[in-house]
Amino acid sequence: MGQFGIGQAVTRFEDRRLLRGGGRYLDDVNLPGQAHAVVVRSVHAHATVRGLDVTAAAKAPGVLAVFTGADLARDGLGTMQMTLKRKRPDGSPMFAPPHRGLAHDRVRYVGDPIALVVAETRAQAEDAADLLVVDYAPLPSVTSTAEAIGGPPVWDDCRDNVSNVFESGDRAATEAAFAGAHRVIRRRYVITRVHAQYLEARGAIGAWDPAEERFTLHADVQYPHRVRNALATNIFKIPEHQIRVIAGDVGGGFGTKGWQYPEHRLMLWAARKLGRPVKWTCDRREAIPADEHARDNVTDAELAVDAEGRFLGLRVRTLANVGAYVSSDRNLLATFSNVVTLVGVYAFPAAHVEVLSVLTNTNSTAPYRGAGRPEATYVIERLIDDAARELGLDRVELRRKNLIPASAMPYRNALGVIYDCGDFPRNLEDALKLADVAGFPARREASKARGRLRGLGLANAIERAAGAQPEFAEIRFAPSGSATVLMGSKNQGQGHETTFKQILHERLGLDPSDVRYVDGDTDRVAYGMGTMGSRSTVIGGTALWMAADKVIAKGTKIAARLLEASEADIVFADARFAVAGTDRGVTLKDVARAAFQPAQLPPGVEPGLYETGTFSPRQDTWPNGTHVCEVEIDPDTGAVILDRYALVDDVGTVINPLTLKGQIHGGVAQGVGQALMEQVVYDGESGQLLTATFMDYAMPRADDFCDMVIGSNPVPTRLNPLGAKGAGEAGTVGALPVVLSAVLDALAPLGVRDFDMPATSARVWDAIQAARRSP
Ligand code: MCN
Repeated sequence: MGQFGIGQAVTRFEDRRLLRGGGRYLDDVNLPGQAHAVVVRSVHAHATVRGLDVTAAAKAPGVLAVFTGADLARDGLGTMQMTLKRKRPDGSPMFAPPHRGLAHDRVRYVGDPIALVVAETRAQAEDAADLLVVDYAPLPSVTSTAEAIGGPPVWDDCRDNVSNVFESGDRAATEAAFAGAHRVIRRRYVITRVHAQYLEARGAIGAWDPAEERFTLHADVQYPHRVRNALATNIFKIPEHQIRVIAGDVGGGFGTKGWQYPEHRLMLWAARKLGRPVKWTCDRREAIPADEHARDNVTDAELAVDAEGRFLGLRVRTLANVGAYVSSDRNLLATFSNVVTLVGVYAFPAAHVEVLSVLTNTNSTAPYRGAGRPEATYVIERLIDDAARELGLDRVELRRKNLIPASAMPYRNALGVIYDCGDFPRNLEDALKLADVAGFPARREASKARGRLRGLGLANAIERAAGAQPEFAEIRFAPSGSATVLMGSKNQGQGHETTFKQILHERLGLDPSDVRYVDGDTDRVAYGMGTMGSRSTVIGGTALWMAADKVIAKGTKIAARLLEASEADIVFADARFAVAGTDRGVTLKDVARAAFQPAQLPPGVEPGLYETGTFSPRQDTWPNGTHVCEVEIDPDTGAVILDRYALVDDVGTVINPLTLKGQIHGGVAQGVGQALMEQVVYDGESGQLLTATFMDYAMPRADDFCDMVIGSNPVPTRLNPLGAKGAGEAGTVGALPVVLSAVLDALAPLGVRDFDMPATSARVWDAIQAARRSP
């Protein structure tokens, strides 16, 4: 409705502030009297700490304190708690050792925090940190996922490094399907480890108010309320009202800024001990050692087909590297909840998945844009490409033959989840047209004439989005009739202010300039789960819709009184309550004003107009789509150029086509980045982190991308009143497989068979040379 309503390409309201330098990011926040902290981190992948001498550091100029793990233990701080109950393969309970904030007698990855130096200035803290004497006795380490089992134990109490196992699907039915198969295609796929590389590296400021006996944490987190709850309940063991968490503008979160990091509790704890605020800003070079990482798994996948190429069964066994510590359910999220899309958009009679979470001397892994969904799509889509090549079938035909038809919706997939709606065959056909796949052979010939190899990639994507967890919204009217909307989700750059004002405009007709947007403050917003899993629009947006419904319901009573009409005759539309069939009416603003004047209210109606909505969906939404891309490879150098990219997506009702496009662009960029160049690399021998800076961790730049052509095939869901499905991860889910699909399509004619990300020029060149050498 109107120029700001749902479906309108509204430019972002927040950009006025952000683009003019008015953002309030974590590093913009400074509190009076604040001290500065530096976290001292392990330089070894695995070592016993025989001694830690803080004497010289403590005496350095400006130093206020040097804290160690022993101090932390003495003060009785707790650790994060898991709620997931899983088992190890032998049936014993899951082994999930949490981080204690500062490691004590043993360090388990390069970057493991071991001490905190607090000084008047950051420079003084850094100088003092250099004076800390740590007596390390290095131990053998393991960083590689494939070598984790049987590698040196990361923990003495878990000799095989297996934290837990997760299983899904029907093992017996799958075995039967494989036994009766015409052919079985087997492959191993490696999904590399990556780091989120936010525009703003993490940070935290802790403050303590001795009068109120209360902490305040300023931190760039995605779930302020849940971080508060964890700090209160697990770490400090105090009621939640004694902690306030404030997240201002967040310079990118991407999943790995979601949760409670050791630095959060350390800043609060140090602030209380020293009686002054303490600030930590993560250095760009500190970020990869300090942050949670993502992905990093090795999968053995098998596809059983009949003589006509129909899929009979899928069997997947994954080793997922969870790092050295498992501090929360989040660290395991990518290893279970999203593997349900391993069967993709295809009709499989049977499937079975087993994921072994393995411990290594690396940073913990955590959800990162897609959190298991890009990994799942990568496996199934590559397996189908490989099957087509092995069986001599056309890969588009093979997909067409096995796609779940729109008429089968709602469809329970072979891993037990229900896709409520979607039109997968249409996504495929539309994308093939949009990408001009018919013109590909000619483009391939043209490339060949220039000595280049051209490949076409294809991937059907589906992901679980907006899972069944609650979210909160509140609409507060002021006595003059203006409104404030308070959301439990947390904007990190997605354009939430715009999205939610559009939803509010659609339902209540409020002019966006009359509405103030607030999120990210646990004192101001009553409740929230936060932003992850592409949930904010679907769940937060519906909560807001529910709150708006309550505003209309109460407003109808007040309007009836103002209009001297029966409540049943009042209709609401376009921000106006009217007596049906007449031209008599009052605006919502008038009604809001009247709500604060008891004399104008009907009997029994409470003064004021502030309504909340808390929505918990009964099941996930299933955004889906088809990606097609083309790469051109120079066989002499191995350089890969992304030349064409088209996709068709279904995110249900589109709230804002412009911000949605931005989400898809960003998501695709994150998938392409991993497919072509990004990778966290450890030295296999020493366990040293080899990619801690932008000199060695390659980030894609604008000129690594081509134009993206985006088509939309929305099938609105009935699971929420908006009809919306999540969108924040959609681009990444398809991008990861489609790029490798194109690279393999270009290289397969040379005999390259097993090739994994990243498709850097060196790796591509090596693969070409190896193929040329092989008989
Ligand atoms: N949208 C729409 N119509 C829909 C769904 C979404 O127009 N049916 C648009 C809206 O503008 C909405 C945006 O897409 O604000 C994102 O919507 P949603 O799917 O609700 O995703 P979330 O807001 O919950 O964001 C989470 C998602 C995730 S999981 C990661 S990771 C990620 C991502 O968002 N991190 C981001 N995109 C990011 N973008 C930025 N700039 N920074 C991050 O950290």
